[in-house]
Amino acid sequence: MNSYEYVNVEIKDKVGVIEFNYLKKLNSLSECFIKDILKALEDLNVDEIRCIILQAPKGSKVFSAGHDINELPKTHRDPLGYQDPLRILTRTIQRYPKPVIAMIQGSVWGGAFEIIMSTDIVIASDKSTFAMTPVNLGVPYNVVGIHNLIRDAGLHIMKEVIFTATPFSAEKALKIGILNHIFSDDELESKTLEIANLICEKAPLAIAVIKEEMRVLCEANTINPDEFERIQGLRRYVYDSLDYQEGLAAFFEKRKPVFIGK
Ligand code: YXS
Repeated sequence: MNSYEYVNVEIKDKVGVIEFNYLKKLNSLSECFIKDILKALEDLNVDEIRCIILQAPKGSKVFSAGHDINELPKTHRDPLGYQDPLRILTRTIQRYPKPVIAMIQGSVWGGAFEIIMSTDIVIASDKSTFAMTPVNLGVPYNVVGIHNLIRDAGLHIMKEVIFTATPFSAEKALKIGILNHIFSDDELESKTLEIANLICEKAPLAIAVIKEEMRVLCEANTINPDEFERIQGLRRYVYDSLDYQEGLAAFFEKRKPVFIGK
């Protein structure tokens, strides 16, 4: 079953495996790649499938290089608007009526870190690394995205993760509550499938409603309209800034950015 260009889908009993097949762009989250993941999720949303595994190919050095920086707006436009493919994918995973497991091999960057934080269970190779990178580029990450990041690990921990934007180990990710398990590369696939198969034996309707209850409760945060508009105004100041343009330019020119706070 493979009517997709950028993912390979395999069904293992009641488990739907979506394997990334966009290595030419290091599985960066381009619109075309995300469209295929969304289509695969839609196609696998059938009664016979009880659990989903998102994974990169075995032995991948990069799980995903994050948002496709070529697709970030150059300036004067919200880089993470509601209809951005990355935003659509996180919402789809969180609302998906079956557990979605992220099985990680290789390095996880930026928007891909938020994607795995939006899945239900995160299982990683002991050699994988994680980095949340908006401050490398000067990107004013969006409110929902930040909310997705600060629910699992402690606030001080996530502030250091985001403000330093430096890759950290699977061991640290496990310790701070981002990962459910770490396994050796040899065991990763079999152990992840074991957990997925265990889920497949349980009552799917109860799982679906409890997952949705957890999402609704986790998102039950009040933020008054004035505060939200104030934050949006602050974000606009950032994506209109020279620093935002400098961050993108430095990436493409393969040099260290020089941020001036303007
Ligand atoms: O020089 P060419 O044309 O071959 O292109 C290079 C890279 O520019 C390109 N590339 C990307 N293109 C678009 N978006 C990306 N995220 C991206 N990452 C890489 O791929 C070609 C090969 O990259 P290269 O030579 O660096 O490969 P490598 O094996 O030496 O290193 C792999 C990485 C992933 C360690 C390295 O490419 C890297 O650090 N990439 C950037 C990772 C990152 O910072 N991602 C965040 C994207 S922005 C995002 O997710 C959010 C908006 S936010 O910033 O808010 O978190």
